[in-house]
Amino acid sequence: MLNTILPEDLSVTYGLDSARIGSRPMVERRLADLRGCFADEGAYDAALAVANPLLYAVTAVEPSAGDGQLHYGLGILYPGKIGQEYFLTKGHYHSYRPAAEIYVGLSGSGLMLLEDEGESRLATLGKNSCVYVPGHTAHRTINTGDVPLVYLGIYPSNAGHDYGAIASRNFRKIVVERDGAPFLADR
Ligand code: PAN
Ligand code: ZN
Repeated sequence: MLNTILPEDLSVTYGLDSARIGSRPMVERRLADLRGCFADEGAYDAALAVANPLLYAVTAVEPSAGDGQLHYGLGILYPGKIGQEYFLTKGHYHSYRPAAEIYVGLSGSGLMLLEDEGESRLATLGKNSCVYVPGHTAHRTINTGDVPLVYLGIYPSNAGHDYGAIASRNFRKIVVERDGAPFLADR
């Protein structure tokens, strides 16, 4: 097994400023890619009319796809708001629903919104904090600070990403700034 792993996948060096790993491709999500995610559609359209900023980028490291193997993504989510709602990731379920994930916060400060069929919960993610995302749970990352939120997400290699279920039902809750602090509100 070990001899099937490329040297560049065995150990990587990353920068906290850009979350780049060498010249590896990053999946980039701009404001235009997040249509339908933010609750305040008027604020979304107004912001997009002015600019289409990069909201987040992820570099995936996928050394091996065999049973029991792990993949991880290094993500950077920039600070900002649409209306009162903080910048966020699209969010997803794993295609293989039982697949859990561990998020390790590297820098910045934020939250993860976790939802299953019955419950919505917030968990702190940032420098010095980790989040355990159980299987069968939709998860979205939210930057509530004023610097980039950088994190690793580590997941089983067979997890897969299902964006469709969340795109059709959306998260039931939103995280907005209220009286200068994050507040979990109904959509
Ligand atoms: C993460 C996410 C990353 C970007 O690596 O993929 O935070 O969020 P979206 O995939 O929702 O756009 C992860 O949870 N991987 O499973
Ligand atoms: Zn995930």
